[in-house]
Amino acid sequence: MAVQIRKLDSTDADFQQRLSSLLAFEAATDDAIESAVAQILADVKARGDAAVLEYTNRFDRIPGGAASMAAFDIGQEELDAALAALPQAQRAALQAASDRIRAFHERQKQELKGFTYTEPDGTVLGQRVTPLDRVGIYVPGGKAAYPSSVLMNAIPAQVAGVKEIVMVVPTPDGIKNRMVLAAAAIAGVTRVITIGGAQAVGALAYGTETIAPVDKIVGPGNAYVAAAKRRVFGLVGIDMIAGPSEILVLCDGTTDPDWVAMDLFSQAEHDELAQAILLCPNEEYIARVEASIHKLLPGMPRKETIEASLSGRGALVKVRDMIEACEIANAIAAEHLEISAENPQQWADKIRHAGAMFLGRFSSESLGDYCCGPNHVLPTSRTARFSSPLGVYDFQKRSSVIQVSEAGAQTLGRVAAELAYGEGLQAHARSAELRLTKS
Ligand code: HSO
Ligand code: ZN
Repeated sequence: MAVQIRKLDSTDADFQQRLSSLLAFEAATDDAIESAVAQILADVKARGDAAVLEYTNRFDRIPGGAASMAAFDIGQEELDAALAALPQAQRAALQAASDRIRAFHERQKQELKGFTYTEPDGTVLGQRVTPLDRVGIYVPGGKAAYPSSVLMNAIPAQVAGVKEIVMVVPTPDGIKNRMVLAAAAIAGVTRVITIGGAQAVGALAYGTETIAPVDKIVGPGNAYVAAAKRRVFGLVGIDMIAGPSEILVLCDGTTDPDWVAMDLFSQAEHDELAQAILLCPNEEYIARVEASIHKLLPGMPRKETIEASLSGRGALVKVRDMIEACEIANAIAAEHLEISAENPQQWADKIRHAGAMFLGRFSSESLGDYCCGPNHVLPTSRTARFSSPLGVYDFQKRSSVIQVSEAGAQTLGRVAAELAYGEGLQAHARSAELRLTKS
């Protein structure tokens, strides 16, 4: 087994083409999945709890088969017990991460206050920010059940002021993930239900006899969950459809190559389709990183996944200089961008598109994944060009507030009536004119 990581050089004539094909990623849409999900959603909508119960017993192979939905509700005592049962070091780490994530998101909330202002004629205009009432957080079961993601999804919702945070998490074969439950307890999730798949998304979106419908569904999931989220979007809000994880390391050649190799592994180990790329102006250094990759890979428990990811979608790219590296980084718009260089700030100033930036060689992405404080739910697949990390703002919405004074109605009424007549909308015009004082 040897990693065959591709090597690119920005001076090659076909570089742009090779870069585009490296970045190309289309989420597979599978007709079989789409039709199965459509059917499950329709069934949950029509039959509520009975459908959710049947699908959960069948797909998650619940031992003995649960008799009612009550079997899937995890009470507060069980959550607290899961937390208490964790080894002390793990509990402390979860708490430390939670505290830091909360502190960061509290800052974010400060920035998101509404405003009002009063015009000279007494008209008051403003924007009010209010939290969503109820949100659903989807947590995958199986190998991608990350307690850290429970914190990253639930804490911003709680900081935003969401009163009800309902978490759904499948328990294949009835097996519960203790650390996920402990994270739910720490993060202040208000209800945990052990259901998953499209049926859980349907239950959250439409509501059932025992589950009140939510306003927004967030959190990652498999292809079925992604398809279900797409379908219920509009009835409820959704966060995003996350693609495979990505890391882009921009290095000036002054960092220990083992560090860079391990940082590339840290995303590659998530998924065979994850993408890890190095941009560096120093050819000799790139060779040293490659040597580190070959040296370190055999010792990694997830070496098969890492190897598949690096061989399939990874790359070591020789660039002309760090300025060009920044330009290419903007084109890639990676989920995570590490600037592993002396004086990283000068390069960071040139970056416009990245989900999260990690500046300097001590800022490994793994620290951000768990406990720096900023969110680890980030835009993937180049969507950092137009979207942002998950945050408090995803659990709030804005309402405009308009209070027109009598004096204000005189000026605004004339403007509005003129435009309304232009649009052929008489009632609009008359409604504005009725408020004009007769003169
Ligand atoms: N890097 C992942 C998040 C994560 N890492 C969870 C470890 N656990 C998001 O791209
Ligand atoms: Zn990660």
